[in-house]
Amino acid sequence: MMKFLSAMTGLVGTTLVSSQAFAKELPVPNESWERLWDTVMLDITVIGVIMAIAAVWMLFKFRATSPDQVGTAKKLTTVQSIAFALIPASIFMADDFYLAANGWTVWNDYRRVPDNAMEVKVIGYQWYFEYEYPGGVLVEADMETPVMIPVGQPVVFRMTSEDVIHSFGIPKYRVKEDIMPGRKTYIWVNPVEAQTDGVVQCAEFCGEAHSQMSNPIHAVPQAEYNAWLAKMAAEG
Ligand SMILES: [Cu+2]
Repeated sequence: MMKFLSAMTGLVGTTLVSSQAFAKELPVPNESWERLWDTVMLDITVIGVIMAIAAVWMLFKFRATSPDQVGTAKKLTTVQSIAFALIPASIFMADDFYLAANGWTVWNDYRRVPDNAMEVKVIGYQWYFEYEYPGGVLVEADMETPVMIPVGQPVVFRMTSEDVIHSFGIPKYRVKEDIMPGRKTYIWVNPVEAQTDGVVQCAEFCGEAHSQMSNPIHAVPQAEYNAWLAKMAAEG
């Protein structure tokens, strides 16, 4: 039991140390969410397979061998009874706390905007998003008009709504946050790679054209971003 406890303490300790080391470099929340998801999937698969094997083994081992056979329960000592309840519960709880600790780390990263983040204001309207880029450049996006963000530059979206509740979701970056009239909310992304298949989608039913309240979001090299922003400024 002591060995088990010290192993569990070590596990939690390792998690804390690695999350501290992690905090030194700029987090990439979408990658962390994916890792967390993979870990949850792995854990529940391992637990599920162990439980299934145990269930099948017990079904076979304790099956009735004649139609009128009556089973008898094995008498357990107090220590055996307590161990039978506590050991599996401890293992499950240790895994739950391990996953929760990882989840909190990702959540903290997701909520803590890096100091060097570029700010883009977002205003939700029925049924489109308007973006205000640095320098006051306004971009009215629609399903055919992508907005750009530069690769390697964290971007924070500061958001509000002029009419009803919307939600700003970018599945590519695993982020989503409500946009509400009279309130300011935020999310941030860390586009470490160029991509042209990202989409912003309103994720809160906001009226008739809610499903079309969407626009592409591309992460492009800095030079391409600068050229796009200059073009938007000239058009605006
Ligand atoms: Cu909406």
